[in-house]
Amino acid sequence: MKRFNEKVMNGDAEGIKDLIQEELDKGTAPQRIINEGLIAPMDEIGEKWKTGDMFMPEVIMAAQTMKAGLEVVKPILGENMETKGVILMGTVAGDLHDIGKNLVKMLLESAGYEVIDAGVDVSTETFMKEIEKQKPNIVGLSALLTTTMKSMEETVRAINEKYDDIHTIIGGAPVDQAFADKIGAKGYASDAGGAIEICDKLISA
Ligand code: B1M
Repeated sequence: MKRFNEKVMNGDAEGIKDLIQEELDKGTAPQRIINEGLIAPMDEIGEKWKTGDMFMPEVIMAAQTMKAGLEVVKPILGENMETKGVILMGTVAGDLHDIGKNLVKMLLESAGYEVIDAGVDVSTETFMKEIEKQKPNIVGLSALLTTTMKSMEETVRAINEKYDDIHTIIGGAPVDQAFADKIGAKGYASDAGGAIEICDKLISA
């Protein structure tokens, strides 16, 4: 997967699409392509950014390259599955990071859920309006910044106050199970696989 790393690092969106197609043609599992070819380089980019070895425009280009790659893998992950439940998902107010959310969304869809994407920088008010409109079984909230954990808390508390029958799940780098417990979220997942597990558990409870 070294070639993936170079393509993501260099922001080569066309190159990554070709490389993914090549791997798919060879029979490489889509999940492996996502984990080793797309997520792993983003982790490295995060480190390089932190140490000043990469700058914002390069990070944005790498993120766009990863997104372009995800679009190629998406249709292969599974269609025509029966819907297990409806999940409303969004990145909380003040936060624009959406790569992780999109990945979780995609894998939840491939696991049989209908996922409605509320986008990024989603205020509590917008979440509440979307809940009224979409009537989801689960609301998934993503946050990547320590500063936006507060928005996540506000939204989860507002949902819990109004609804007994809607489960909230949270995820994203700065949050953990202890934070989920503190704010009253019904579930926490550290990655997309964990999100599927927790949704399956909540839906069948
Ligand atoms: Co930002 N950024 N960023 N950034 N960025 C981080 C998060 C940071 C850790 C970088 C660093 O300093 N090392 C840091 C946060 C520090 C902190 O608060 N603790 C940071 C910062 C500071 C910022 C800005 C404030 C920088 C600035 O402007 N000064 C700014 C904020 C903008 C805003 O949101 N208001 C900013 C901007 C950006 C870009 C626009 C350049 C770009 C985002 C592009 C986009 O998303 N469309 C960006 C990126 C790409 C990153 C890093 C490098 C990569 C994030 C990513 O996509 N990871 C990131 C460093 C890092 O994480 N290594 C960083 C890959 C993705 C697959 O992982 O999102 O963690 P992740 O998702 C995972 C899990 O967390 C989990 O599953 C996913 C799949 O495994 N998960 C869930 C996520 N959501 C879930 C929901 C669930 C369940 C699981 O259920 C609902």
